[in-house]
Amino acid sequence: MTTTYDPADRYAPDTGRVLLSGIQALVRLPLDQHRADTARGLSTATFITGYEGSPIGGYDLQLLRLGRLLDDHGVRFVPGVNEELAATSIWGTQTIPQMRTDLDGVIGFWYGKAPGVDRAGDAMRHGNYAGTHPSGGVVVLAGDDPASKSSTVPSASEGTLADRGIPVLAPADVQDVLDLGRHAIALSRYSGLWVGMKIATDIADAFEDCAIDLDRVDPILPDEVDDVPWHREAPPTLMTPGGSVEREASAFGERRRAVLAYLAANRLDRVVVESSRARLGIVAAGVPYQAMRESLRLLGLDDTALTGLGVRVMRLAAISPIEPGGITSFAEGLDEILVIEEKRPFVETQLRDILYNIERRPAITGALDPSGNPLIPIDGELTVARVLPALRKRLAAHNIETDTPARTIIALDDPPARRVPFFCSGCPHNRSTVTPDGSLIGGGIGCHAMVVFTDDERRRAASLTQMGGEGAQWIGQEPFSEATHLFQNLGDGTYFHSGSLAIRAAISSGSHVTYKLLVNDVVAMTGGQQPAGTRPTPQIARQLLAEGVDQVLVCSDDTSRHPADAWPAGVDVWTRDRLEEAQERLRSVPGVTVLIYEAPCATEIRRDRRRGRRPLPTTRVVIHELVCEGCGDCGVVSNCLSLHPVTTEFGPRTRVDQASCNLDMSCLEGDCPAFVTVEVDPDAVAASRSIVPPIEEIRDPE
Ligand SMILES: Cc1ncc(C[n+]2csc(CCOP(=O)(O)OP(=O)(O)O)c2C)c(N)n1
Ligand code: SF4
Ligand code: SF4
Repeated sequence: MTTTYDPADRYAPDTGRVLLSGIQALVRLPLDQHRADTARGLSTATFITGYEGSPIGGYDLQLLRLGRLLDDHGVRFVPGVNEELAATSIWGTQTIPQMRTDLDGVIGFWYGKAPGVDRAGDAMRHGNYAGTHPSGGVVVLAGDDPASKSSTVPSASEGTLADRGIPVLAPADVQDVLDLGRHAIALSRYSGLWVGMKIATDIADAFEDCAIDLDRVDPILPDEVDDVPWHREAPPTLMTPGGSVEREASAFGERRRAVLAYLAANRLDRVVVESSRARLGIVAAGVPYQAMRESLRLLGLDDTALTGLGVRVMRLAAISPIEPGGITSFAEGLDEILVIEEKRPFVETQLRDILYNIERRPAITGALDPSGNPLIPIDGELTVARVLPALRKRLAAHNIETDTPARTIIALDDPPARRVPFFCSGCPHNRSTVTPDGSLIGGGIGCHAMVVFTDDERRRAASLTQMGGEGAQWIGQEPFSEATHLFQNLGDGTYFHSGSLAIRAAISSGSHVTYKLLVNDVVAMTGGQQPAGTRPTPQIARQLLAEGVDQVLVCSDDTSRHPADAWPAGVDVWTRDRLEEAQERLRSVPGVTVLIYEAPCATEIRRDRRRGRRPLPTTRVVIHELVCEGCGDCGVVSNCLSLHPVTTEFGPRTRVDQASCNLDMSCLEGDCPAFVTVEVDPDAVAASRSIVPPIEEIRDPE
């Protein structure tokens, strides 16, 4: 029995089967491509860059854990400062001046969530028009959060990518991530276009036992495109404004036709249920494909039943552009094709374009039924609960009877219970987001955005922008508002990503605003990454003053963290209990002021303690049950989830939940005499770190 776990075990083997999540499959992909290239005698390197964000928030963290394995496979991982600049770097990988002589090409992987795809638009359009190196290739890993589970708005990137001329593949499971990923690189090299992969939440988070043998994918590269020999050159390192018109023509002309030739030759779209006398065809890709299959199963229709009842099913791999040959033969003899896809009609309109001129064309339904009534929801996520009723209706229209599902399917958009997200125990945002009475507050992106869920007037945000827009909304509101000042929250991760520009905009427009720059040392919401481009807080203060900020003031949980002489002149450093006074002072200063609130993320501290990177304190906070009156005021003051109401033999009391307490001691700063601290035995603390016995002490089951 293997007793040690090494993350590399998922990535080092190159044959057999491995359990992988969608994210882990994305980590494997560049390694597999390098293995395949090496086997073909091609010397390639890989450059990965992008910006973290769900649903591919953990991608960068997993890559960083690989260490030497990345080096062994020629992978260079450089976290981007933001998505747009990262996309520009990817463009660079395909147009390398004087490429190293030991290299045939460099593969570029860009990753980011859908808002990152949006903000990287100009760079992606430039890069895609310029094109890819024939031995390099670019893959855009676009993280889509259709239900807006951890985003400010729901998203689907395919339309955005298609507008830039970037073909899009849509994996429907983890195996697809591996296999279509390899095709994405081959397609990009062959066609000269960047290729997108739509990584939706349910794919990124899924786990699957995957086949990893390299020869699973053996791309066919047609010699001809539209009967003309196909030959590729490396793209120009300089794309002049005049030359870009030609590049546009080739991106949407010959290079796009090459994509279609590749898709046709490799038959990536599959008819998974065939029926010679079919009347109804169902087409889906990605996560909606899985929702459709599960719905059919619940309706009692397996593949044999579907074949017998005259239903064909197609699993699309490429959702942009759609390969016309496959869909045209799929449509033969059908009365209707039902397209099951998320958001607005995208595949559906392409099918109409392709099939409109064929002699006996089927009706195409999806967002609307044949009478023009709404059928498949065009918002949110396509869960089984939302797909099943639509499927049932269209099956009934073809006289196909279905079972009533044995269990009730509950729509996720109407859950029986909701849990409002809240700050971790000891989170600095618990206190830093409080403002003086009567303040107008702007929310920002990051964990502190949870202020939009609170009823507490002292912290509740009146607005919330996209990442990097923090405070710019006020520029358009201020001239027309009775309010004269805004407190604008801004995380340090966001500051380095793009938020510093919003401060510049506020200065240039003459806004009256106080930014609350919440320095917790990490990009907390996406897993605790170091912000790319980060600087020590005193240097941030210098940057801000150099930009023209009128006053900078610091409130800190530890005023001795930086040497006193590290701070620029005129910057006061106060203890965090003076937050209210600091805010009163800054809002009385005309112009743009910045309050830097410095206190580390409590969860990051907890992780560090678990991993032995920080000592575990020996001081614990407890509430004396004979003194406590159970008023709950400490919970209101500290906003901490670890303060639990309990019933004791003395009546209702408050108790510190020691398991979740993050030991930041902020609850001690209230006036309550019931709070006491105790010192615990350091040896017991050390022992408590390892709650799991050593592996050799675990006995085999008898
Ligand atoms: C353009 C864009 N890229 C990425 C994200 C994903 N995202 C959401 S919150 C967040 C972290 C922000 O970090 P920070 O500003 O440090 O705030 P914290 O979470 O640490 O409070 C990120 C990267 C996003 N929403 N928009
Ligand atoms: S010390 Fe107090 S405020 Fe801090 S996490 Fe523990 S209970 Fe919460
Ligand atoms: S992860 Fe860190 S910043 Fe986010 S809520 Fe928890 S403690 Fe606060």
